[in-house]
Amino acid sequence: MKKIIPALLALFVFSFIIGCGSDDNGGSNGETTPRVVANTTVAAPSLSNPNDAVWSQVDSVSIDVSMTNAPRNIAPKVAAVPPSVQVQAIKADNFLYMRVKWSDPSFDAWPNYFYVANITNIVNFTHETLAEEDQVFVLFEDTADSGYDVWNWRVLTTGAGGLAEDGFFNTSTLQDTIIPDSDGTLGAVVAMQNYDNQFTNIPFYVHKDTSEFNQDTSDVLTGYALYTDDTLNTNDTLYIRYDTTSIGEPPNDSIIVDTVYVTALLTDGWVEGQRLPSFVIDSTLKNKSNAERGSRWDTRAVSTYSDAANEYTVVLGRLLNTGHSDDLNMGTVDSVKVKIGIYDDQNSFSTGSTSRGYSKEFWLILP
Ligand SMILES: [Ca+2]
Ligand SMILES: [Ca+2]
Ligand SMILES: [Ca+2]
Repeated sequence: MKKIIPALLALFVFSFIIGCGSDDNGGSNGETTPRVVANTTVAAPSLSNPNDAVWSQVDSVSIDVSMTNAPRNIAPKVAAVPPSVQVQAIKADNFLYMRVKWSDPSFDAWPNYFYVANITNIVNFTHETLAEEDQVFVLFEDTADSGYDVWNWRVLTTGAGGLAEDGFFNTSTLQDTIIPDSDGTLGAVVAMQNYDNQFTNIPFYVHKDTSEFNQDTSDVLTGYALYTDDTLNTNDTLYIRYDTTSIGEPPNDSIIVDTVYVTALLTDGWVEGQRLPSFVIDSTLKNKSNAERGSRWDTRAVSTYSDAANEYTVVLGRLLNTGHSDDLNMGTVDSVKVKIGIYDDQNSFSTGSTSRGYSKEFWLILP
């Protein structure tokens, strides 16, 4: 035993020196910074199937998540975020693909919504403006610009459109602000407001031929989303009139659907408490050119939520070099520091909450 102890001591000292000697390998406590190595041998994964078979050939790394990891303002007392997030990466066809899996007890896809308050001669809606949904942030450290290149996927307001919102987080300014990318963007949005600010209890659009929008998680693919190509049918359940007034966020030419005002609703098919989405999702933006989507919408996404496992699987993909000046060029670096934020029905970017946490920083290796 006496000979083993000095050997162990020497090993400990050696490990300590290695751990502290390089910013690449360790923090102040000597722990090794996790590494996720992007696979460069498999084919590019599907962006219509989050469980593409190629992912089974790619290493998955579990990264610790904690509410006390920055960015945050306040450390809450009770842990509710998942303890870890599973991360995979593929570098193929000049794209970086990341697959992120984490546990979440609830599928929260109703950021703002209408519900049927009562039915008299018409359906009367009331508007809930909670504006919160499940989401994930991937922060890529951009040392040259003193901040982070950001991918922000949200279950409805980006994800339902097959995209994630690309932005920039400048840690030297407002802690709560992600600056949306602007380079080359023409003002396109995925989620358009489904009401006029003067008449917040009246939805512009309803589903083309049914009043049914699932409130639970049993139909996670379509039940919570109202798409621009869900053409309204004037013969079904609704009286509508056409109006030339523009809706949505400026510039109005980004709105590619007819503008329709609901003036009266028949009660057919509607029940009290039933929900109606407060956003209309542009299902065409993801098919537009790089220039039309602009820097803000250059990250593609596909996802699924498993009720049985209470788990999200989200695949995100973006060009390594987008050509946009506000993005980190990942085509010219061999590694980048990354953090992943997990938000459970939570929209506030850095306010302390039991519903949001960040992963430990890890190295994404880009061979
Ligand atoms: Ca949730
Ligand atoms: Ca960006
Ligand atoms: Ca961008």
